[in-house]
Amino acid sequence: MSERKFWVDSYLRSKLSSGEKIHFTLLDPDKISDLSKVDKVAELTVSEGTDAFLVGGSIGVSEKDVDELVVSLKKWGLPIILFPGNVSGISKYADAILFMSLLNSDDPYFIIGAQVLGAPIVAKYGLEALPTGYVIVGYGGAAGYVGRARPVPYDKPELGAAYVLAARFLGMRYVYLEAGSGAPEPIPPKFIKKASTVKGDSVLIVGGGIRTYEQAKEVINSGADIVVTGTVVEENTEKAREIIRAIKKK
Ligand code: 1GP
Repeated sequence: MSERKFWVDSYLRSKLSSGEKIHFTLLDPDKISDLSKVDKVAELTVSEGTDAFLVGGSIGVSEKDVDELVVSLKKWGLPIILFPGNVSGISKYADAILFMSLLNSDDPYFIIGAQVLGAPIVAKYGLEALPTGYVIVGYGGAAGYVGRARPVPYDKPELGAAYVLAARFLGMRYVYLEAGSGAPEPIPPKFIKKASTVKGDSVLIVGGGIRTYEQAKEVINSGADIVVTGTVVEENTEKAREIIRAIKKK
C-alpha cells in the first residue's frame, strides 16, 4: 500500500473546527470522460479553494473509469473521496470513501447489500471509510430513481431531521442530504436548518441543484458544513467560481 497522504476525516474536521466551511467538487466519471476537461475544472476549483474532490455517479460508472479519473486528479494535491453509486465505484487510488447507506431506500440492497459486497474491497484497498447516512430529498434525480428512494418532501423538514437523528444515533459521522444532481431547486433553507439543529457531532453535507452564489450562501447559512456541486462545475466556470467564493468567504 502506498503511503497515505491524508487522513480525510481529520482533515475535514480540523477545517470545520477552525470555523471554515467546506466545498466538494463532484466529478462524475460518466459525464466527464474527457480528461483534459477534468484538468480545466480542477484548475479552476483548486485555485478558488475547493477542499476535496468527490468522484462518483449513479449510472454508467465502471471501476476503470473511476481509476482513470482519480489518477488524473492526484496532481492537484487534494483529498480524493469516492462517492459510489454501486460496488463498481471503488478505486484503490482514492484516499477515502463516503461509505454510505441510502437510508430512505425501499430496497435493502442500497441500505446494506452493496455495503456488504463493497466492504471487503474497501478494506483490501486500505481506503479510509467515512460512515455516511445518505438521504434523498425532493427531486432525487438519478440517485433517487436508481436507489429506489422514497424522497423526503421539501416541505417536511421534521422528517428530514428524524433521518439525521437516526443516522447520528446509528453512529454515522456524516449525513448527506441529497436533492439529486441537476435538481431544479436546492434543498430549502428551512429543511437544512431543522436538520442542522439535530446533527450533533455528525458533519452535514448538502448537495443537488446548487447553481448560484446566493443559493450556496443560503445553504451554508442554514447550517450545512459541506456543500457539494457537480453540474455547475462541469458547465459554468463563472458560477462555479462564485459558489466556491460564497463558501470559502473570499
Ligand atoms: C449530486 O449532490 C450532488 O449527487 C451535486 O448535484 O450536480 O446538481 O450540483 P449537482
